[in-house]
Amino acid sequence: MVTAQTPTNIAVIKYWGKRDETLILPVNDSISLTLDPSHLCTTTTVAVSSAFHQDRMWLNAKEISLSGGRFQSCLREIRARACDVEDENKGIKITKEDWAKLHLHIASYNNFPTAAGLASSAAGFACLAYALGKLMNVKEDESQLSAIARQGSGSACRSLFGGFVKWIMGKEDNGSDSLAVQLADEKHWDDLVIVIAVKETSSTSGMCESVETSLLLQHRAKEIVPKRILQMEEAIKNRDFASFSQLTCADSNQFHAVCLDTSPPIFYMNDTSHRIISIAEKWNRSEEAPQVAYTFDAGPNAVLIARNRKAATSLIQRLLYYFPPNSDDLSSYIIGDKSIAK
Ligand code: 2P0
Repeated sequence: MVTAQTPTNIAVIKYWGKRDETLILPVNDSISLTLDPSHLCTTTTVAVSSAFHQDRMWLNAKEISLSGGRFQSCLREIRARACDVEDENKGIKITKEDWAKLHLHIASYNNFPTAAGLASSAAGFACLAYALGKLMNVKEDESQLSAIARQGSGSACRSLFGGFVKWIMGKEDNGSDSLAVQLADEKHWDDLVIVIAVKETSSTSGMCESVETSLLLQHRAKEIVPKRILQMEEAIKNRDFASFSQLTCADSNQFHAVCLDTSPPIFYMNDTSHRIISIAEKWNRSEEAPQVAYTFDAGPNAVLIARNRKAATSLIQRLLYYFPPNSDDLSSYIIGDKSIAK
């Protein structure tokens, strides 16, 4: 039995659009920040026993089906790489061949609301790939494991590393070079404070419709993101918050512009999201240098990245002023090592 814990990640240069739906190969590179595991993480225990008669999985204590192609791809890829496991003290001996016949039980738990649109699949599949890899004594490194997690959910490949992570889109048709690499570890830029303003809702993925119908997506993938990736790598390397903030906000806004350019249009942000953008933009313009970056994924929750603790304190004061905890606009704030729930 093995237990692993994996945090979720937030993209600052977004992944939106696949060139291969089955292998989950993206149309552009993306860059993310992996969050502190104390809040948004998945804990997964994987167990093997000759007493198990089929593969089974529980998510937040409720059994879920493993029949989907994404789960099956991850299980197949990990099993194909399984190695002998031997522990004389515990009397365990499982050979490479045994793994093909043995069944697994998987129990996964998210410490955040699955329906809050906070990329639970990213942490979930990363954790599954990592835990299975450990259980089956897979020798692959994190980048190679990330290519397996990717087949569960694209953004999952970026959660195999802490700090700043790049998902390289790759060129191969079989996806072997579409994997994550760490750009900088979690200590590299530790002034940053992340605040997530949560509005609970469920979201659906419209990525496929965007690829089919948005001309802006084509332009973004070919002309905009490649340059932005280089600029973002430079900003991270130099801890240049002004560039980091400008690129993060611009990329979030362009991702939502692609959603709007999709037929039928997709609206992930709501009025509260728009108000938060206005507050952040106004604040950044009133200071000598930007104090906060904002980014929104496939849902209305704001992920706000403050340049340092002082800016984070000021940000939280502003949020509490505009969205008091007894208003209906936001259900909770997740801040560094604390949550303020309504
Ligand atoms: C991202 N998102 O880069 C982008 C930005 C949402 C907006 O990755 O189909 O759940 O499982 O590969 O990973 C959400 O998409 O999609 C996502 P699949 P996933 O974080």
